Amino acid sequence: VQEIFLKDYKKPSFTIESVNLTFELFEEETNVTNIMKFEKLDESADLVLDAQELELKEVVLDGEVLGSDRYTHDEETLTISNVPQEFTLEIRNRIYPQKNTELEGLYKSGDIFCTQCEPEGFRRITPYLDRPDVMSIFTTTVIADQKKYPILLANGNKVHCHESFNTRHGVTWHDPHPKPSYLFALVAGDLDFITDSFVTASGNDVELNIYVDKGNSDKADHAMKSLINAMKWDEEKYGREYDLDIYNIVAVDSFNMGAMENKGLNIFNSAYVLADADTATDANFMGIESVIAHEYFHNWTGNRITCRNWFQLTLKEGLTVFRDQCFSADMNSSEVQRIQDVKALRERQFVEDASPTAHPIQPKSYISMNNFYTATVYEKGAEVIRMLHTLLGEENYRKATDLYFETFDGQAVRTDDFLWAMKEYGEFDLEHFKLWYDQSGTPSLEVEENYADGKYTLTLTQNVPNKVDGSLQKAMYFPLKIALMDKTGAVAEEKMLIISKESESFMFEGFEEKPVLSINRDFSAPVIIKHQDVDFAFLMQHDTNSFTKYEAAQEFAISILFKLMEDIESDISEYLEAFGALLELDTDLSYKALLLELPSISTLMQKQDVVDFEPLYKAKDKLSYEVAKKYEAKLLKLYFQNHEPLNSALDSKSIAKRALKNRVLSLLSALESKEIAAVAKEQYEHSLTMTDRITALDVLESIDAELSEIAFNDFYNRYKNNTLVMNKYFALLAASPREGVLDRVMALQNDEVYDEKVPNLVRSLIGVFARNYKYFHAKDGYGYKFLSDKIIEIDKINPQMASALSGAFKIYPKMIESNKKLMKATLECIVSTQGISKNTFEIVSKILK
Ligand code: HT7
Ligand code: ZN
Repeated sequence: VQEIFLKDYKKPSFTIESVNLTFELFEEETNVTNIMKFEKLDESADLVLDAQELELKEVVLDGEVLGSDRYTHDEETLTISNVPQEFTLEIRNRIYPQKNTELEGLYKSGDIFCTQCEPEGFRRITPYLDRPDVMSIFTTTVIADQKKYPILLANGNKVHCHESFNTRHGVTWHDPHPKPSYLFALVAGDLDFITDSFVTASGNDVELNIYVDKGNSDKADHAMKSLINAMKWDEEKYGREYDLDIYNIVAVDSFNMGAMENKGLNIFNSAYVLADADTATDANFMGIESVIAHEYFHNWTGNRITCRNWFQLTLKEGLTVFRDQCFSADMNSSEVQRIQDVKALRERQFVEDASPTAHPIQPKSYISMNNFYTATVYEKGAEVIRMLHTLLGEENYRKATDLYFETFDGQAVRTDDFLWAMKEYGEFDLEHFKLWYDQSGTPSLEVEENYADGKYTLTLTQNVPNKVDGSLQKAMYFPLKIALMDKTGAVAEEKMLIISKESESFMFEGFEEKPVLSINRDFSAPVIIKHQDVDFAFLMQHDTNSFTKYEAAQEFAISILFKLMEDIESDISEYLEAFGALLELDTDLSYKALLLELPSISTLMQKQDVVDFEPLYKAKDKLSYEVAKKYEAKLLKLYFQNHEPLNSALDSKSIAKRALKNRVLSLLSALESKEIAAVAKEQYEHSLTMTDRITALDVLESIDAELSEIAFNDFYNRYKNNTLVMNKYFALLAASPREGVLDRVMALQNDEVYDEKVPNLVRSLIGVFARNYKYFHAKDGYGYKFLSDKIIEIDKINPQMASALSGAFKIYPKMIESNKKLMKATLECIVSTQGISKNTFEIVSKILK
């Protein structure tokens, strides 16, 4: 396997002025004609085109058909030597989309032809310079059976509908904006659609269409509303307008990720388009809003300005995630959004950063680029942009992004170019800040406080973990928001400190008594705070920053859980008191729902040097039980105050009420009582929303096997024809805390709805089981064996899916010895499997190192 290095980057030797593609789609095969106009930039260069799994039919150079002695065609390339300075190359090749189970290039999702080209899928369609720094003007003609595929789409504006010939018809699309091949897209199918329009700030009327499977058009309204809001927001916040006459979105069921920002023709996993109250949860609605916006925002951050090479991926992804997070914060509760973003970061990215696959947001090498669409590149990348936003302030940040757009429009650039624009309007140490792009691992910050004679000294010591290879890393540069409060909770001092050294002290004067510290407000830097002897109860009650207040509630619970792990009979009364105060808090209900959440097992696991899940579950069960027992009456009251089973509205108040009462129901489930089971049963049967039904099912599954079975059967019969809802069914059962889950997961694979070729279903059943720590890490090793067998099997169908599943083994070096031994055997079995893909090989071999 070949490793690609950033340091080896070389400019392309050719440019492609234009590319003209014709696709003739048939039931067995697809014929592609590709006419490209080249210009040579490097006198001595041969033309080496990327080409994978392509059946070559004809190569014509400036009108002359080339004999097979004029070119070489191997598994990965098509090479032509002695080409002139400028020339036209016409290539005809054949592909087999119906046999494409990798879901890269042109493939079929059900009855729909669709494409996925990022990062290197275009080379599976036709020979090309398949790299993001080769940008060209694309014209695409799609020809197919008129009855089966009445809708024919490609990038850009529709320029021509060809007269039908026999049973076939054709449409030509032209995209005037130069783009790299990874943004190419094509769709053909018999689809329903909804349509709307948007008038841009400069008065252009844009047609908006969302295409869905037949019968699903009533589920696309939320996606359309989200798109219009995103278009408006990007004009207001970033001054960015849309630049074509048409914006198309297509929803497909078989898709490796969430969605893809192809120019003017986004292709989406249907899970991020389709929703109504009966089939989608509130979280699903929010997810749609954010992914629709994310893909739309890519039009400027990714498409108009793209990446020079794939090492620059965070240039577009980190920035676009930051943009979608800010958008969601503006559309909903900003305090809840920030906490949820941080929660997601810590659950996925912090875990990755502490694992053998840790890498900087700008990696230095890769074997398979597909493996680098990671939480680090995306979510940590977004935190890095957020820090720049904090350092510059809103106004200067806007000036800097304006400069970035003006300077680099139409180009393929580097993260350094973005940072240059930031530096033009920011006072910060750019060279030092750049370490965020080059170093891996989560920095931690040890806090020491001293108070004497009215002076308060804060000493902060930074520790950046070693690289995966053991080498040392340097202290980072970041903004740290803090506040100092008096005993009544009044803020005496609020400051943004700049942290840049391994250890430094900050002095504050004029205090009559030792102030209380609130640190890393808004989570201003993606670091771990290590602070002893904190009065969490005080902060839970008085902190004025919604993030650090939440953090105090979490940290207090974490400290108590670790106490319980040492001695299950420890005194926890102080924590219970503080929890009681939270229940009384008069605050936004969705924020309150977050405050009342106990730390996840994943959060606790991250604090263990050697991971053993059993004591974690035991401690959490105990704390959950004590909380529920002490506050049963109050929780029930809160539940009924907010339970409105017939309200399926999506306004923020209704969503918040559902969030709070479902949190309360989950807390009460720790009692495992008949009464709570009855409440959950009632909620399942009579609520109108999927949000309520899912929580009720989850609670029943954890406390009453009999009632659970009845409810799950009902759910199955009601939704078995809706694959998106069936994903929830599989996921709930795979996440079950009830004994015997592995057997049930194995049996579910034979369910007629389950299909190993559909990534959403694999993620819901196998992927969720691999995160059911209790059973995946079972001491008999059967969880590991099951997953590794699945990885080997799925690797043959879809390597991207298989390598994603391998991620569950990242925890390997931290596991207790007995589990480690079992894991090692299964991992070795995967890497030594003949013909294992480079995707899976890269992940598993890194874990084993
Ligand atoms: N830019 C996209 C990344 C991507 C992808 C999407 C769908 C299927 C396979 C894919 N490989 C890479 C998604 C995004 O960040 O918007
Ligand atoms: Zn993206």
